[in-house]
Amino acid sequence: MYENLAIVGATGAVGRLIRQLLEERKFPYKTIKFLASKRSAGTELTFNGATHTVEELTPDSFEGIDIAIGSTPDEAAAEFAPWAVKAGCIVIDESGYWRMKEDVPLVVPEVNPEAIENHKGIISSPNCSTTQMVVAMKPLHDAGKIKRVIVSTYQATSGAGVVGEEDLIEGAKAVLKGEAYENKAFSHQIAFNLIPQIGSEKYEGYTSEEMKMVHETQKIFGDDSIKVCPTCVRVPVTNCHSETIMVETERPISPAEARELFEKTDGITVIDNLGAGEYPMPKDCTNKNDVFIGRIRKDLSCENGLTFWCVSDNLRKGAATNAVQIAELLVRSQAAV
Ligand code: 2RA
Repeated sequence: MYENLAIVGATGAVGRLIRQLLEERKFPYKTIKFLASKRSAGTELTFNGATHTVEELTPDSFEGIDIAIGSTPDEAAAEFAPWAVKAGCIVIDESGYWRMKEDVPLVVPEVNPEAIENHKGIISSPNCSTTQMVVAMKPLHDAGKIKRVIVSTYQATSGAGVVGEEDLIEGAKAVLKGEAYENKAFSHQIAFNLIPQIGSEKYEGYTSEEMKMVHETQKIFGDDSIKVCPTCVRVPVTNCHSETIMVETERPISPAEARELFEKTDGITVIDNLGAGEYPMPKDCTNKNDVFIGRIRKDLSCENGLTFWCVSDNLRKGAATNAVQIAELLVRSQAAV
């Protein structure tokens, strides 16, 4: 039985949400421990009505633990995951470190749940901008095989952590008062601005965030022939990433068929009535677990093209919710044995 849990990075923004989701979704467990760096160890937190003291993450932290959900920086994930695997624990990792390793399944439960069967101790959850896109792509790919995607992202400041949100709020106050503000997360002012760079320069003029969207999408669908052309942009929105997604499929999919496919898919909510001014917006999608889709229409520039707007809570479905859903899959797969 997978009944002893650990949350690694328990005091961070995603760690907090993982706790909240385990409570909300009544995740079954016998014991749970909360782990963090030395700096946060000793912090007290409440989970399901009980008070827990956060423990320092060490090589011995995983004795007797069945599933660990980790939301830590890459360097910490590189170090702690092998400790956990050695102790016989399955790691669900939110960091970027393990995602593209050959032996590590990269899983979005709505898209490739079967991939968890191939794990060798570590299962990765994708980058937030990829996750919402592949959930939206899945029903279209099943119906008409996607050959090509052109995606532009409008990514919220919460994707860069608490300091990202601070750069937006405090930076906006400073601009309005005509005062100077020193950015903590971003290399440019984000208030009243857009920054067309997320991550570092990586390949042929594309950034690391953009190349994640290319490689992770191909890995999740197990299909390197899907071509992805991304542009990732940071926008002055506190939470929820938005994306314009154009897909070219092998056979034409009409907007009406696409709407029906999206509506039938678990994890997708369609809000699409342009005449009434109804479409998903970040302020309405925050704190929700679904991927929201609107503005579904034919692409006017290519024969089998379809284009739409997609919004999702990057800290929930883009991170915490996806990880908890993977843990739920593991529990269900064991119950089925
Ligand atoms: C961002 N995708 O929004 C990143 C977070 N993983 O910055």
